[in-house]
Amino acid sequence: MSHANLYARFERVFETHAEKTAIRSADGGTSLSFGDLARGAARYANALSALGVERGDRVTVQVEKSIANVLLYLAVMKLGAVYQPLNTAYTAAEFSYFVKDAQPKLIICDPSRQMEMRALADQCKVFAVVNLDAAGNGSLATMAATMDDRHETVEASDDDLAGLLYTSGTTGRSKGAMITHGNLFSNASTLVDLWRITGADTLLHALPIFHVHGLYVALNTAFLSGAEILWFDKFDAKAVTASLAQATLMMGVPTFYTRLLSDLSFGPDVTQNMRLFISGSAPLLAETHREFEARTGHAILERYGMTETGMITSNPYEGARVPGTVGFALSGVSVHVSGSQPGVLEVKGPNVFKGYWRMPEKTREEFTGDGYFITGDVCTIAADGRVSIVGRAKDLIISGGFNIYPKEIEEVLDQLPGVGESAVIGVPHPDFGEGVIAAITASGPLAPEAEMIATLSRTLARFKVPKRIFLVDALPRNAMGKVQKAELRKRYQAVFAPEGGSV
Ligand code: MCA
Ligand code: AMP
Repeated sequence: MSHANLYARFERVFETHAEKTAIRSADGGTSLSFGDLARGAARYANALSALGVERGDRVTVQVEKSIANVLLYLAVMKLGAVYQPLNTAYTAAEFSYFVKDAQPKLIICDPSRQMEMRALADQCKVFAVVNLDAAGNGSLATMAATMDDRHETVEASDDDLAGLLYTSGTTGRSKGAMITHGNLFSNASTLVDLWRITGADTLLHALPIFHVHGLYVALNTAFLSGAEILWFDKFDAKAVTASLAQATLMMGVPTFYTRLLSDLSFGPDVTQNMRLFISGSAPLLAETHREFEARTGHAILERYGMTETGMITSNPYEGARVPGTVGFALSGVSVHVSGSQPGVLEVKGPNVFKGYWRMPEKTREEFTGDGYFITGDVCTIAADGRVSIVGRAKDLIISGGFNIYPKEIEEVLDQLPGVGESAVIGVPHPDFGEGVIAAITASGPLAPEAEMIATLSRTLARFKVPKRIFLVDALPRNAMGKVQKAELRKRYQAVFAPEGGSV
């Protein structure tokens, strides 16, 4: 059974390539071979084990991106425990919901948050709180350094949980998507084959590692294939451009590509060593795709996925990468549209998650009777199987690749003094694709806009907070009384447009 632990599959690659570089930080600070990676993961696994973590336990992680964070991710998997990564932008209020729901054995946080986490841990019967900072130091790292560098990988079956990733799905409160070892292995190995990732590749990694894209799509494909990772703690267009010549492969959200293009000197001299640029997590504008190709000669490969499903479709490696489409269902994955086209895409396959954590009812609602997961994305499927996303049946905003659920923001906005009701929408934003704004009605005296924004930031992660709040006499409603968000989007579509132009 142990071979189904995804770490055991990585381990074989790590052993085969023990001397080869696995991860190298772009600033030249750190370089680990695959052998170092295996020994580091074992030390962290021994430390976690000493802290009481056992197979099946949840481990909640909210730390800045660092190579030590990668060792921690691997260690949790090696132990057969369940990794729960959280966006570093989440506030204490948001964080406490996730901890109460997941009931982890251990919390790992930034040292600056140790005290507040400790108080939460006491309330939630969490066994221990340890820390790790942006430089990879902290109480967990100190402990790991003293540990043995061997640790036997714990057995896991394909159906055992490897991750618990929170997402709001199509509606409602955040839910933990239960991701299994089998889900992760099937998806990563399919992508390695499809995108032809090998030990000869160098993957430029500048995505956060608390979401599926940077964590599972990027890290898992590199670890399964023996590719080298060129590591950035965050995306910075200038620094990435300066290092692109050392890489062959890059994965990014559309904002990465528009930011690279905003430097007018960005062109073929820096991309000539590159084999493949991949985009996902949000729609890549056809014009970005065309401009990138015109400037560099590279057709960005756009793919589409979800937290609950991993990757679902991809444009082909060979053959046309058509701008504005997300390509074909991955091998082994079936998709269809419910009812007539366009319709909501439904998906089935070994990539589809096991269900929402402790929410059997909600899980049932999000699957069809014949076992297809309902994505909430409105799509067309052409006769040759090519999928295009044309809309969303779910009320969701995607800003710079981060998902924002308007209802969550509206609930907080409605509590502000003087706010009658609110509607939160996404409108075109030149940098983030969609930018969050709110329309509110007044039921009494209102604080100035900047003050309301500052108040919201105390409970909501900054990226979720509306960048503008507009006062209206009444929200537009249809005959049924439902707020007409499309009407509001039309009214405010040029809010972020550069002066005199369109977004
Ligand atoms: C930062 N800010 C944002 C965003 N990011 N506002 C809206 N949307 C955002 N995405 C705000 C901050 O709160 C701050 O605001 C100001 O912008 C500057 O923050 P900073 O941290 O300096 O921003 P940045 O480093 O330039 O970050 C932008 C970014 C980042 C690089 C685009 O958001 C990013 O790495 N996004 C990738 C997200 C991702 O990995 N998504 C994958 C999800 P203030 O000044 O007011 O405080 S996985 C997924 O969706 C599925 C499965 C899939 O298919 O992949
Ligand atoms: P998440 O909840 O973070 O898993 O985000 C999943 C959602 O991101 C999907 O349901 C889509 O709406 C969106 N998404 C991911 N990739 C793409 C893409 N290439 N084009 C358009 N939307 C995408």
